[in-house]
Amino acid sequence: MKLYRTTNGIFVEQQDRFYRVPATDWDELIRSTKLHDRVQTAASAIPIGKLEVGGILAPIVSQEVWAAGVTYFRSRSARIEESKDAGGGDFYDRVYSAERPELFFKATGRRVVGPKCAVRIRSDARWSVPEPELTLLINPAGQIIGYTIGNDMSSRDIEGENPLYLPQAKVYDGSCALGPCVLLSMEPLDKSTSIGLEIERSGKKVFAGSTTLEELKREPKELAKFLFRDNSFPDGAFLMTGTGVVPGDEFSLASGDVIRIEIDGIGVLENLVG
Ligand code: DO4
Ligand code: MG
Repeated sequence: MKLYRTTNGIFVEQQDRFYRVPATDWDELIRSTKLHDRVQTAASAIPIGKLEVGGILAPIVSQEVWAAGVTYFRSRSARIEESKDAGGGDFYDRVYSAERPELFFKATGRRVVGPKCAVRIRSDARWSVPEPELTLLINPAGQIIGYTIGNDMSSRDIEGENPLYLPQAKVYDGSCALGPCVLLSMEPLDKSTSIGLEIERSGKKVFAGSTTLEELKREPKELAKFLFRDNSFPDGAFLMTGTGVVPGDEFSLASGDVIRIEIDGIGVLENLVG
Protein backbone atom coordinates (compact mmCIF):
# COMPACT_ATOMS: atom_id res chain seq x y z
CA MET A 1 0.00 0.00 0.00
CA LYS A 2 1.23 3.47 -0.92
CA LEU A 3 0.26 6.44 1.20
CA TYR A 4 0.00 9.91 -0.39
CA ARG A 5 -0.28 13.34 1.22
CA THR A 6 -2.02 15.63 -1.25
CA THR A 7 -3.69 19.03 -1.59
CA ASN A 8 -7.00 17.18 -1.34
CA GLY A 9 -6.31 15.00 1.71
CA ILE A 10 -4.61 11.70 2.47
CA PHE A 11 -5.01 8.76 0.08
CA VAL A 12 -3.87 5.18 -0.22
CA GLU A 13 -3.11 3.41 -3.48
CA GLN A 14 -3.55 -0.33 -3.71
CA GLN A 15 -3.43 -2.29 -6.95
CA ASP A 16 -3.66 0.92 -9.02
CA ARG A 17 -6.80 2.12 -7.22
CA PHE A 18 -7.00 5.09 -4.89
CA TYR A 19 -8.95 5.33 -1.62
CA ARG A 20 -9.47 8.24 0.74
CA VAL A 21 -7.97 7.73 4.20
CA PRO A 22 -10.30 9.23 6.81
CA ALA A 23 -7.65 11.30 8.56
CA THR A 24 -7.02 15.02 8.25
CA ASP A 25 -3.88 15.32 10.33
CA TRP A 26 -0.76 13.74 8.75
CA ASP A 27 1.22 13.83 12.01
CA GLU A 28 -1.58 12.13 13.94
CA LEU A 29 -1.75 9.35 11.32
CA ILE A 30 2.02 8.79 11.36
CA ARG A 31 2.05 8.70 15.18
CA SER A 32 -0.85 6.24 15.28
CA THR A 33 -0.01 2.73 16.50
CA LYS A 34 -2.95 1.58 14.33
CA LEU A 35 -1.63 3.19 11.12
CA HIS A 36 -1.49 0.01 9.02
CA ASP A 37 -4.95 -1.18 10.16
CA ARG A 38 -6.50 2.23 9.52
CA VAL A 39 -5.04 2.46 6.05
CA GLN A 40 -5.97 -1.15 5.25
CA THR A 41 -9.57 -0.46 6.30
CA ALA A 42 -9.61 2.62 4.04
CA ALA A 43 -8.39 0.48 1.15
CA SER A 44 -11.35 -1.88 1.51
CA ALA A 45 -13.90 0.90 0.87
CA ILE A 46 -15.03 2.21 -2.54
CA PRO A 47 -12.17 3.51 -4.72
CA ILE A 48 -12.22 7.07 -5.98
CA GLY A 49 -11.28 8.60 -9.34
CA LYS A 50 -7.60 9.51 -9.74
CA LEU A 51 -8.41 13.18 -10.36
CA GLU A 52 -9.90 13.48 -6.86
CA VAL A 53 -6.48 12.79 -5.36
CA GLY A 54 -5.25 16.35 -6.01
CA GLY A 55 -1.66 17.60 -6.14
CA ILE A 56 0.91 15.37 -4.50
CA LEU A 57 2.77 16.96 -1.57
CA ALA A 58 5.94 15.84 0.19
CA PRO A 59 4.93 13.17 2.76
CA ILE A 60 6.07 15.27 5.70
CA VAL A 61 4.73 17.78 8.21
CA SER A 62 6.44 17.76 11.62
CA GLN A 63 8.82 14.82 11.13
CA GLU A 64 12.54 15.64 11.23
CA VAL A 65 14.68 14.37 8.37
CA TRP A 66 18.03 12.79 9.26
CA ALA A 67 20.55 11.17 6.98
CA ALA A 68 23.16 8.46 7.10
CA GLY A 69 26.42 8.94 5.21
CA VAL A 70 29.19 6.81 3.72
CA THR A 71 27.01 3.70 3.74
CA TYR A 72 28.04 2.64 0.22
CA PHE A 73 31.60 2.03 -1.02
CA ARG A 74 31.00 4.50 -3.87
CA SER A 75 30.21 7.27 -1.38
CA ARG A 76 33.31 6.46 0.69
CA SER A 77 35.59 6.69 -2.38
CA ALA A 78 33.99 9.93 -3.64
CA ARG A 79 34.36 11.67 -0.25
CA ILE A 80 37.96 10.56 0.17
CA GLU A 81 38.74 12.02 -3.26
CA GLU A 82 36.90 15.32 -2.75
CA SER A 83 38.51 15.99 0.66
CA LYS A 84 42.07 14.82 -0.04
CA ASP A 85 43.51 18.36 0.09
CA ALA A 86 41.74 18.99 3.41
CA GLY A 87 43.08 15.81 5.05
CA GLY A 88 39.52 14.55 5.57
CA GLY A 89 39.92 11.28 3.66
CA ASP A 90 40.83 9.24 6.70
CA PHE A 91 37.57 10.13 8.48
CA TYR A 92 35.49 8.76 5.64
CA ASP A 93 37.45 5.54 5.48
CA ARG A 94 37.13 5.06 9.22
CA VAL A 95 33.40 5.78 9.40
CA TYR A 96 32.70 3.35 6.54
CA SER A 97 33.92 0.44 8.65
CA ALA A 98 33.19 1.70 12.19
CA GLU A 99 30.36 0.22 14.23
CA ARG A 100 28.82 3.69 14.73
CA PRO A 101 27.38 5.08 11.48
CA GLU A 102 27.57 8.68 10.34
CA LEU A 103 24.17 10.24 11.08
CA PHE A 104 23.45 13.89 10.52
CA PHE A 105 20.49 16.23 10.74
CA LYS A 106 19.22 16.99 7.22
CA ALA A 107 15.98 18.96 7.18
CA THR A 108 12.71 20.04 8.69
CA GLY A 109 9.48 19.86 6.68
CA ARG A 110 9.86 23.51 5.71
CA ARG A 111 13.12 22.79 3.86
CA VAL A 112 11.72 19.75 2.03
CA VAL A 113 10.13 19.94 -1.40
CA GLY A 114 7.68 17.45 -2.89
CA PRO A 115 7.49 15.83 -6.33
CA LYS A 116 7.77 18.17 -9.35
CA CYS A 117 8.83 21.08 -7.12
CA ALA A 118 12.20 22.80 -7.30
CA VAL A 119 15.18 21.71 -5.22
CA ARG A 120 17.92 24.30 -4.84
CA ILE A 121 21.68 24.52 -5.20
CA ARG A 122 23.47 26.88 -2.82
CA SER A 123 24.41 30.29 -4.24
CA ASP A 124 27.93 29.94 -2.74
CA ALA A 125 28.58 26.40 -4.04
CA ARG A 126 30.44 25.59 -7.25
CA TRP A 127 29.93 21.82 -7.21
CA SER A 128 26.46 20.46 -6.46
CA VAL A 129 24.97 17.00 -6.87
CA PRO A 130 21.77 15.14 -6.06
CA GLU A 131 22.04 12.05 -3.84
CA PRO A 132 19.34 9.43 -4.51
CA GLU A 133 18.57 7.64 -1.26
CA LEU A 134 16.14 5.06 0.04
CA THR A 135 14.48 6.88 2.93
CA LEU A 136 12.93 5.20 5.96
CA LEU A 137 9.83 6.44 7.74
CA ILE A 138 10.18 5.55 11.41
CA ASN A 139 7.37 5.88 13.97
CA PRO A 140 7.85 7.40 17.46
CA ALA A 141 8.49 3.87 18.84
CA GLY A 142 11.51 3.54 16.54
CA GLN A 143 9.92 1.01 14.16
CA ILE A 144 10.38 1.33 10.40
CA ILE A 145 6.81 1.68 9.06
CA GLY A 146 7.51 2.58 5.46
CA TYR A 147 9.83 3.74 2.72
CA THR A 148 10.01 6.74 0.43
CA ILE A 149 12.45 8.24 -2.07
CA GLY A 150 14.80 10.98 -0.93
CA ASN A 151 17.18 13.39 -2.62
CA ASP A 152 19.96 14.56 -0.28
CA MET A 153 21.11 17.62 -2.28
CA SER A 154 24.77 18.26 -1.49
CA SER A 155 27.43 20.92 -2.11
CA ARG A 156 30.52 18.79 -2.68
CA ASP A 157 33.04 21.63 -2.78
CA ILE A 158 31.90 22.95 0.62
CA GLU A 159 31.86 19.47 2.18
CA GLY A 160 35.27 18.67 0.61
CA GLU A 161 36.91 21.86 1.84
CA ASN A 162 36.48 20.85 5.47
CA PRO A 163 34.39 18.05 7.02
CA LEU A 164 33.23 20.56 9.66
CA TYR A 165 31.34 22.38 6.90
CA LEU A 166 29.05 19.38 6.42
CA PRO A 167 25.91 21.05 7.89
CA GLN A 168 26.30 23.96 5.45
CA ALA A 169 26.88 21.59 2.53
CA LYS A 170 23.75 19.65 3.43
CA VAL A 171 21.18 21.85 5.18
CA TYR A 172 19.67 24.85 3.40
CA ASP A 173 16.32 25.85 1.89
CA GLY A 174 15.24 23.35 -0.76
CA SER A 175 18.10 20.95 0.06
CA CYS A 176 15.89 17.89 0.34
CA ALA A 177 13.15 16.28 -1.73
CA LEU A 178 10.90 13.46 -0.54
CA GLY A 179 8.10 11.52 -2.20
CA PRO A 180 6.01 10.78 -4.11
CA CYS A 181 4.46 8.43 -1.53
CA VAL A 182 5.29 6.23 1.43
CA LEU A 183 5.32 2.53 0.66
CA LEU A 184 3.85 1.19 3.90
CA SER A 185 5.64 -1.92 5.09
CA MET A 186 7.15 -3.16 8.33
CA GLU A 187 9.24 -5.67 6.35
CA PRO A 188 12.74 -5.03 4.97
CA LEU A 189 12.90 -4.36 1.24
CA ASP A 190 14.44 -6.98 -0.99
CA LYS A 191 18.21 -6.58 -1.44
CA SER A 192 17.71 -6.60 -5.21
CA THR A 193 15.73 -3.33 -4.96
CA SER A 194 17.30 -0.90 -7.38
CA ILE A 195 17.84 2.84 -6.90
CA GLY A 196 18.30 4.75 -10.16
CA LEU A 197 19.24 8.34 -10.87
CA GLU A 198 18.82 10.23 -14.15
CA ILE A 199 19.65 13.86 -14.80
CA GLU A 200 18.37 15.68 -17.85
CA ARG A 201 19.64 19.03 -19.18
CA SER A 202 17.91 20.85 -22.04
CA GLY A 203 16.09 17.64 -22.96
CA LYS A 204 19.28 15.49 -23.03
CA LYS A 205 20.29 12.83 -20.52
CA VAL A 206 23.56 14.04 -18.95
CA PHE A 207 23.85 11.40 -16.23
CA ALA A 208 22.39 7.97 -15.49
CA GLY A 209 23.46 5.54 -12.80
CA SER A 210 22.03 3.01 -10.40
CA THR A 211 22.78 0.77 -7.44
CA THR A 212 20.91 -1.82 -5.40
CA LEU A 213 20.35 -2.39 -1.70
CA GLU A 214 22.87 -5.21 -1.97
CA GLU A 215 25.55 -2.47 -1.94
CA LEU A 216 24.21 -0.81 1.23
CA LYS A 217 26.76 -1.64 3.93
CA ARG A 218 24.41 -1.24 6.90
CA GLU A 219 20.99 -2.66 7.68
CA PRO A 220 18.20 -0.03 7.72
CA LYS A 221 17.10 -1.42 11.10
CA GLU A 222 20.56 -0.83 12.54
CA LEU A 223 20.60 2.77 11.25
CA ALA A 224 17.16 3.41 12.80
CA LYS A 225 18.35 1.97 16.11
CA PHE A 226 21.35 4.31 16.22
CA LEU A 227 19.16 7.32 15.35
CA PHE A 228 16.74 6.57 18.19
CA ARG A 229 19.48 5.95 20.75
CA ASP A 230 18.97 8.67 23.39
CA ASN A 231 16.97 10.69 20.87
CA SER A 232 13.17 10.94 20.73
CA PHE A 233 10.93 11.79 17.79
CA PRO A 234 7.35 12.43 18.99
CA ASP A 235 6.08 12.75 15.39
CA GLY A 236 8.35 10.09 13.91
CA ALA A 237 11.31 10.73 11.63
CA PHE A 238 12.62 10.18 8.13
CA LEU A 239 16.06 8.66 7.79
CA MET A 240 17.86 8.81 4.44
CA THR A 241 20.11 5.77 4.13
CA GLY A 242 22.96 7.26 2.08
CA THR A 243 23.87 7.36 -1.57
CA GLY A 244 25.46 4.68 -3.71
CA VAL A 245 25.24 6.73 -6.91
CA VAL A 246 27.63 9.64 -7.33
CA PRO A 247 28.12 11.38 -10.71
CA GLY A 248 31.73 11.80 -11.90
CA ASP A 249 33.82 14.64 -10.48
CA GLU A 250 33.37 16.73 -13.64
CA PHE A 251 29.60 16.90 -13.11
CA SER A 252 27.79 19.69 -11.30
CA LEU A 253 24.05 20.43 -11.32
CA ALA A 254 22.78 23.56 -13.06
CA SER A 255 19.58 25.50 -12.79
CA GLY A 256 16.92 23.96 -15.05
CA ASP A 257 18.21 20.38 -14.73
CA VAL A 258 15.59 17.69 -14.14
CA ILE A 259 16.47 15.05 -11.53
CA ARG A 260 14.66 11.72 -11.65
CA ILE A 261 15.11 9.12 -8.92
CA GLU A 262 13.43 5.74 -9.22
CA ILE A 263 13.24 3.07 -6.55
CA ASP A 264 11.64 -0.32 -7.30
CA GLY A 265 8.29 -0.71 -5.62
CA ILE A 266 8.02 2.94 -4.56
CA GLY A 267 7.98 4.98 -7.78
CA VAL A 268 9.70 8.01 -9.25
CA LEU A 269 10.62 11.27 -7.56
CA GLU A 270 11.13 14.03 -10.12
CA ASN A 271 12.36 17.53 -9.32
CA LEU A 272 13.59 20.52 -11.22
CA VAL A 273 16.67 22.43 -10.07
CA GLY A 274 15.43 25.97 -9.30
O1 DO4 B 1 29.84 12.37 4.89
C1 DO4 B 1 29.24 13.09 4.18
C2 DO4 B 1 27.89 12.88 3.64
C3 DO4 B 1 27.67 11.50 3.12
C4 DO4 B 1 26.35 11.30 2.47
O2 DO4 B 1 25.46 12.14 2.47
C5 DO4 B 1 26.10 10.02 1.78
O3 DO4 B 1 26.97 9.14 1.78
O4 DO4 B 1 25.00 9.86 1.24
MG1 MG C 1 23.66 11.52 1.30
